[in-house]
Amino acid sequence: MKQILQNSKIFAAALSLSPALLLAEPSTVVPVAEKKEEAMADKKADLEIVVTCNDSMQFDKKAIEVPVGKTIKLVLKNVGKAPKVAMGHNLVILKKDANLQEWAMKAMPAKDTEFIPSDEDSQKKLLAHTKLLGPDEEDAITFTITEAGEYEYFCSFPGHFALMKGKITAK
Ligand SMILES: [Cu+2]
Repeated sequence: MKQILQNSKIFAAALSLSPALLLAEPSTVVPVAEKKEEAMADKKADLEIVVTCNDSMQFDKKAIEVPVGKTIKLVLKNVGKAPKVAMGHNLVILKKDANLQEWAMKAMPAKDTEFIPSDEDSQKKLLAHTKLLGPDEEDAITFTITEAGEYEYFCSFPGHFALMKGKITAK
């Protein structure tokens, strides 16, 4: 009997080292807190911006100001009626050092990837982008700008960037 008791004690000691039990112990609240934060990040951004776009190839905002280091949720809404193949829209944000014209030129033939070029250089200069939207569609993206400055955004559907562009200023 004594032997069995001792064995079960060893067994209990071994179990207490398992991650599942560690979570349940009051001394290890850290993983629980981390989990909570992660779940909240999904739903809560520090700032939410809604941008609309339409059949006249216009974004309703040409200048957006955001605070550095905050989580920004940007919702793009296509309020147009024209079919996606003729008048699709997205919103692409480039990094500071990127050349919009150069990037947009590479986007033109990238029909298979909804006008987001997949080459390494283009991907490196990409900060964030929405999906390509058809009429009455919308998409939300979440991003954070960690360095103050001006960031260009535009629609990469062929021929749209001349009209559909704007600047995000991070302060
Ligand atoms: Cu467009």
